[in-house]
Amino acid sequence: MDYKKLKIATKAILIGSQPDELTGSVIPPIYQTSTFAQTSPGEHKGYEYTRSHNPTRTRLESCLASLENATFSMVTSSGMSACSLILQSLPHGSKILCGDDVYGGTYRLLNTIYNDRFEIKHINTTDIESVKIELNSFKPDLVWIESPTNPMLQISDIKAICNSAHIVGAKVVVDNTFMSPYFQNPLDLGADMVMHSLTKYINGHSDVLGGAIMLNDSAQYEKLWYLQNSIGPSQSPFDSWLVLRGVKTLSVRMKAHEENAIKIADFLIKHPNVEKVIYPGLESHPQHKLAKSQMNGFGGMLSLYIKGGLSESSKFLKQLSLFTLAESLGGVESLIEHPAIMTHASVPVKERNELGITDNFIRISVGIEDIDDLKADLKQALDAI
Ligand code: P1T
Repeated sequence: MDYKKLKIATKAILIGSQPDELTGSVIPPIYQTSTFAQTSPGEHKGYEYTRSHNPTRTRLESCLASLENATFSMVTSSGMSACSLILQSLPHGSKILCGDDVYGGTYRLLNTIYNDRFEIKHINTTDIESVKIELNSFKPDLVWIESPTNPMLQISDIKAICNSAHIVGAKVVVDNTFMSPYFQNPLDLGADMVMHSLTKYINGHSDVLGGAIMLNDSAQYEKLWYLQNSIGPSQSPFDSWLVLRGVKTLSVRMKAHEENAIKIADFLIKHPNVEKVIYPGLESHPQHKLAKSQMNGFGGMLSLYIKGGLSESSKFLKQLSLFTLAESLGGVESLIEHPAIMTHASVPVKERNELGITDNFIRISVGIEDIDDLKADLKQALDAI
């Protein structure tokens, strides 16, 4: 069997989850150990110490590499540690061209932790012509994009950006957290590295923190592994096991998230207290056509502007009973949040306002509960504003 030809639903269930060779256990064991016995110094079965490698994490890594059609995958303790390891792998003085709309934590990492090591420039990457101009004038070493972005859900042309970046010798990293490998595979579009917060859709149950980097370049993989082993943000065996369990249902979950998100977007657009809905699946989305051609679906994230300001937003959020007011996304349960105060509070107010992250802006991670219940809850909360 050529495992590379399997469809994603099959890969998510089978790759890395083959029965335990020793006992036949259908579900792989959790190698809950920090260290491994050696028969003589330096002689062992491929595992020495869990910070370096662990068999449960190896299983998850092989599954995740297959989902992104990658040769290598490295699982880390969080999405932020995955971002950080990629940045650590760059020489001091490198130039980074980053999308202007990224997760607040990514913005904070770049602009408060790595700002004295790198030259960082943020631009809107939805316009390929301005990306080309920056590539030629700024001459970055690395381009960092989210597509769709968090939280404005803007879509950038990944293939075109990669082609143009490679001409000037820049590598491209795509944070694919919002789409998951089910809806988008950036390496197939030319990206050099893909990263994920496993905390979100890949695990899917809001009970684990994790990150992953998928790539094809063995030298870069060795560099990242060396950094992980030296710095230490390796995921625990138990958390790797939970993600290995969660990822098995990625396909069914993603389909259900999208089905509900489309219906919620349609419902919200028509509500008189909603000013605007942003969802890549809507024809009104400025990059809807690009989304259709580059992704296999539109995902489960949507954002909206309600009519009013902070007081109306707060009233709406407090009034909801099925949507939990919380940071994070990608779990089976519906979450809702206020980016200006919550996930993107570390983005300076000027930049936030320019992006449109205002007090009446709200982000929803649509869960997979019954759609009628979700719509009824949104309706009563919107009606109450
Ligand atoms: O939370 P962590 O696993 O460290 O992942 C960070 C991260 C990286 N990239 C994207 C696109 C993300 O959305 C996140 C985390 N985001 C949230 C917690 C949030 O509510 O948006």
